[in-house]
Amino acid sequence: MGFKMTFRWFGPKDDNIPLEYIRQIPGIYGVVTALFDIPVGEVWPEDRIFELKRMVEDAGLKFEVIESVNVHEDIKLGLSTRDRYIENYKQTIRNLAKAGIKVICYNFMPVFDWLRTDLAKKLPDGSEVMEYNHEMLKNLTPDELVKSMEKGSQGFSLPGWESYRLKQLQSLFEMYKDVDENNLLQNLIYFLENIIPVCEECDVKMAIHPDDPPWSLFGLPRVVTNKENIEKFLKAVDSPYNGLTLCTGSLGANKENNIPELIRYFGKMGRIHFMHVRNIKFTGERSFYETSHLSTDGSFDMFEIMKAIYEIGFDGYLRPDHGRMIWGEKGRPGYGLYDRALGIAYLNGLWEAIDKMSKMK
Ligand code: CS2
Ligand code: MN
Repeated sequence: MGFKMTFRWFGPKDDNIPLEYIRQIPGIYGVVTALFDIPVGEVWPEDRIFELKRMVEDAGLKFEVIESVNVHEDIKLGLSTRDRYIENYKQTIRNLAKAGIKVICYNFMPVFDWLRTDLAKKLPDGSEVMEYNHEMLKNLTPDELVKSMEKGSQGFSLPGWESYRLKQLQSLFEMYKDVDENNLLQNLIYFLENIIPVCEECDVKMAIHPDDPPWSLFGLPRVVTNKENIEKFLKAVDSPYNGLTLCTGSLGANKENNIPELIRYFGKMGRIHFMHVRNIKFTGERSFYETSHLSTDGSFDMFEIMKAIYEIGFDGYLRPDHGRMIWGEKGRPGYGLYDRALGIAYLNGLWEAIDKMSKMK
């Protein structure tokens, strides 16, 4: 196995899936997790990190990837207060390095993390999936969107949707009024210029997650959207430690993004440290719902995606991404055990076939 198969876990208090179950998924290497209760911008305490590490390792799983250390809005906005938060971020990187963390996933999306208009769309087979309907979203106000995300969350906290932050919605929107795409890009580069030397020192790789969906919403700028934009900030801070989480479902929501090509392109640059692999089914130009990982269930060719990952000699971390809710499971939308475990089995199958076929030649 070239890559390391991982599974996202939301911690002991906030995940209904026990580590013991995750451990039984064939081919599993480790979990990717985080300290979800530390307010964004604050330093992650060493003892808390080590406590989490112990828990994961006691279950026989590796603790090498964090998703996410979120970035304070002041950094994205480029406010003068950002330096204080950048210092805190650096200290968090140092603390995580001490605990053996190798990759930090993060994102640079203003205000909202990923967005969906329905968190439990029923498919004909009875499974539930998350849907993004662009026409519907255009008719929602940001407040209405937050309400509908909260309603659909089944009582679970959703990653990137911390309620304390969303209470300040109005003032956040006000502050982003003067921030355009170029400002946001410059603010990202400033952040990277400051933290990447620390990453080089402690051997921790940064892996930015693409915007989901990869276009501007509610007039907010977005920059991690396509090859051209991604290349700009990778080149601006030209270090292997400044890398990507290549999320197929996020980037691929824009039909112009050719995922296997992007994997080959950034993979050959040595900049992909983490892969999120999932499938979506288009229902319109900019509308889609999430499906099982299987190629024939969605719009992506998962064989081609895995082949590209294979061809770049990928030895980083990979995980299935959002899955369906099936078999009566109650859980956090997108993050049930069953369908993500099926996703892993399928991706492992594709990989074994690709590997053996390529050695037969
Ligand atoms: C999402 C995000 O697609 C995904 O993986 O669930 O919440 C993602 O974890 C963050 O954007 C990464 O910072
Ligand atoms: Mn993802």
